[in-house]
Amino acid sequence: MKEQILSALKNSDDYISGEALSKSLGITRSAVWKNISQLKKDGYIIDSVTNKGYKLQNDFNMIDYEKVMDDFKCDNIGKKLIILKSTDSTNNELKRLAALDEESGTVVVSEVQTSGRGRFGRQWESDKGGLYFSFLLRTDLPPSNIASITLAAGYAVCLAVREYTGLDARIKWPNDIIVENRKICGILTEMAAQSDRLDYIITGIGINVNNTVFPDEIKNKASSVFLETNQNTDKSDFFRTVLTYLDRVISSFLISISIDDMDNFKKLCATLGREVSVKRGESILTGTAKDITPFGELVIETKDSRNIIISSGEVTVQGIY
Ligand code: BT5
Repeated sequence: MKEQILSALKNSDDYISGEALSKSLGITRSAVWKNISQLKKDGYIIDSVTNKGYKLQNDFNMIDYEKVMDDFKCDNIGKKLIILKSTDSTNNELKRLAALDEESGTVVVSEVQTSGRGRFGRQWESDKGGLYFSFLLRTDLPPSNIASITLAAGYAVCLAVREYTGLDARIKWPNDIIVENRKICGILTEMAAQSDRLDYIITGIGINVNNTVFPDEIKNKASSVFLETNQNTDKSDFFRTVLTYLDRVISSFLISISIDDMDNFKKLCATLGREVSVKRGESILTGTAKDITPFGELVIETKDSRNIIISSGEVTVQGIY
């Protein structure tokens, strides 16, 4: 009954009276009221006005299954979508499901995360304005290609942000998307292997969409689509665009990276051509970021003209953050 009331509210541009709802659905006025209260508890914003009735307000931060999935077609990412109001971390949630044989292609999205994670055990700020989701892949890709999943996912998010918002989003190798030199998205890929066989990969993506404030520690290096455009974004609509790009890019990546995609990736990579430094053990390597290899590694040219290839790690780029 809750779903029927929700659908009636969604299909109406104006207020619907409790009486009209009770008549059309064949339930009592008090049942209407109980279901409306339940919908409000679920997070829907419903305006109730005496003598007028109920009207559903658009909540930009709510993920609406139908808006994301209606007629959504995919080859790999988004075969199934699980929407949560809150979880510790969508990567953790998907790991728990993977242990119960969840299939490849499943996506878990949550409106907030209570323990969102970055790399190396760092924290990911996950308040209601952002988009937090993870996808599961079971693939027989060789382990040497796994790191590139992060790059492919970042490339897809970058394209989606550019198309949907018109912002000049760029990739900071290996796992950040930046706008005007501030981070709006981070990506965390984790995998599980059994002896010599890769069991699954989980890639988690956090995008700052309608976030308006950040904690002091990151407020100078983080930004959001809202802060860059001064507009709220409908998260469901935007999420659909992100999933569409992810499925396209990851599906072609699972076969082989096209030269066009690689060239475009390099054009969007803000790291290339800049002075960088990378921590390697106890020492710090500095040089100019020169190129990306076909395996997604970063080529750094040192002052003495040696080319050093980096496959992962923390890269500080002069001029960013
Ligand atoms: C990342 O780590 O950038 C990976 C973030 C992945 C988050 C997603 S959300 C869905 C899924 N579930 C999870 O639990 N995680 C994934 P790293 O490169 O280590 O960057 C982390 C650093 O970015 C922190 O130490 C802060 O300095 C900064 N930071 C934290 N929250 C941020 C935010 N919301 N926006 C921008 N920067 C942030």
